Amino acid sequence: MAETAAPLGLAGRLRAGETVFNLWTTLPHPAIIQAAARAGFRSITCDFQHGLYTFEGFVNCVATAAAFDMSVVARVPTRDHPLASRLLDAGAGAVIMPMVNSAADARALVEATKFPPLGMRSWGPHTAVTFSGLERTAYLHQANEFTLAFAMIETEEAVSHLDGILTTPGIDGIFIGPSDLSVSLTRGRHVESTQPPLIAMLEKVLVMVLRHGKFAGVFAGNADQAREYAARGFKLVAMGTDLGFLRRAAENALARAKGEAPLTDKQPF
Ligand code: 3PY
Ligand code: MG
Repeated sequence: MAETAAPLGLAGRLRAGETVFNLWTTLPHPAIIQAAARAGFRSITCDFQHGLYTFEGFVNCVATAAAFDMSVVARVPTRDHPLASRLLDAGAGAVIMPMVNSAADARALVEATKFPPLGMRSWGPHTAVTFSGLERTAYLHQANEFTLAFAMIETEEAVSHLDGILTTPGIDGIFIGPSDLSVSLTRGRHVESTQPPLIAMLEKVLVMVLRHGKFAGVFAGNADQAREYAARGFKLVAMGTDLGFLRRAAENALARAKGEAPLTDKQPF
């Protein structure tokens, strides 16, 4: 495979066995990406589902990520397959699709994100071709390898259909959303990522993902969780959000300035 520019580099890094820590961003501004780079992150997620991302904001952030050697993941709104294709065209190296609950949902994700014969991604990767450094035909032949499709597992239903999701050709990995999974497991009573039943379910999903030889990703709510997930074998470990980091740092600074006890790292970002 040709050497691609950094925004498209996630696949190569995961295939090399690297554990990729990823900063989950909601604020589409290059200054956020620069700050993440200075903090040492070499991978970001741009969240179109719950963040404030716009297409133009994304394009600017991808250009900044390229300058700082960072790989770029895009999380799209549930079932927004046209946007998934468009963000790949604009230089995302991976797409995370929320609420993939069945093999049919997984198949729809592949159709939007992979070129034939795997899927039905339409031709038009204008920016991505530039990042890839490839000629058009070479991009067509190789893109399915270096643009990754992650199915989000965040409901009990998804876990019960995990085998079908994992065996859908073209699905490269699973990304667990612990918050929604905990909401699903508790029938809407809690959003809490440290409950023992949830931890047991994460472990079960991880074992299945690794058995199928796919990439395992997860969202971590604090730094200790991120370390634990990485130690368990998750390879794409997202932390966030950018807004949460800002808020916690501001709260801690204010508490300290007032002579009050700072919040601990166990607090969610
Ligand atoms: C979840 O935990 O549900 C997520 O979607 C992570 O952002
Ligand atoms: Mg979620």
